[in-house]
Amino acid sequence: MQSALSAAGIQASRILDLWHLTLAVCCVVFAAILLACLIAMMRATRANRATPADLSVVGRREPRVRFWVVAATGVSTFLLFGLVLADVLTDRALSLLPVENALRIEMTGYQWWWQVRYSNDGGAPGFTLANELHVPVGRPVVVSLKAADVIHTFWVPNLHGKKDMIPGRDATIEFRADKAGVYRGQCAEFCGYEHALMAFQVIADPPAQYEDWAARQRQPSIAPSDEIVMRGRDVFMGQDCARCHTVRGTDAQGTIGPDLTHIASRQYIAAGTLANNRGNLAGWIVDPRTLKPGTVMPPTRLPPADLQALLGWMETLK
Ligand code: HEC
Ligand SMILES: [Cu+2]
Repeated sequence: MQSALSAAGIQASRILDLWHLTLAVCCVVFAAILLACLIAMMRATRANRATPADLSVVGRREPRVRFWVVAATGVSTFLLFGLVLADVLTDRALSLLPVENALRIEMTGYQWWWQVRYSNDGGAPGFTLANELHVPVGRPVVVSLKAADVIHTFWVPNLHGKKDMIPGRDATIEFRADKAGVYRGQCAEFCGYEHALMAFQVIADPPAQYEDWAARQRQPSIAPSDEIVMRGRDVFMGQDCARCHTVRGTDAQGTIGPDLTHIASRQYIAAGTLANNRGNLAGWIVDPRTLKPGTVMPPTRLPPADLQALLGWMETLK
């Protein structure tokens, strides 16, 4: 789900309250202006062929107009300052989210995917993945935002507003998911050809479920148990894949592309572009540049048996 109108956390609900207030004030003002126009039109003098227009009012002074102009200006000013005040108070409230004991994550925007790095958490070591965040419901999360190449923007409308990721600058965003669910995030700053294919998932889990997930992510990949899977791993190491991708527990240490240690546990591949299933994975590996023109990942032609073995191995990377 991706909607700013369905808040799943305290930050987003504060922003939503501000939006509701702004909407209500603007609707009332709009209706009042339409009403005033209508009244003015109804009161205007009318003419037809028989009765020529009475233009004497044009020269006459209207004492009551002065009152209405002053009053309407006063009310507009009052409402506008009211909205500014609500804005400032919302901003303050957003910055007051308590973040002791927060989960800390570093997120880096690349053209066109997201690297996600979890920091040590209460003695447990950190780990890296891509395009997917899991967070425990009810616990604050501090995400430090970085950009590897151009400006990207972190945006998960169900949880918070937008925050730019600018190369060479540090920024953080703090949020808390109060409702379990899957929330779609998206790059919200045009960052090149595939800007539209740069999404990610934030999955808010009950705390115990989150801990299970994190414990699995901390593990290295499991060693191949049968011959086909072993062959699949050898195909990966023999091709260029390992130059760009890390699979913890193997010799693959590349950092140009996403960490694939637990690729099979993710819902999507290629930053929300394709559902993670065997067919899409095969299509992606063979020809990523048709699916995402401009991506750094090159096409790889493989004999069918090698491709199937490679897919078999990747499916074990849970
Ligand atoms: C030149 C570096 C490079 C090489 C070589 C490369 N990749 Fe990639 N790969 C990338 C990049 C960059 C991405 C992210 C693309 C995107 O989502 O925009 C990626 C994405 C992926 C993904 C999706 C990961 C995710 O979490 O969304 C898979 C799976 C993958 N590559 C597998 C492979 C395999 C298998 C090989 C070898 C046959 C390979 N790659 C070779 C750079 C590379
Ligand atoms: Cu982007």
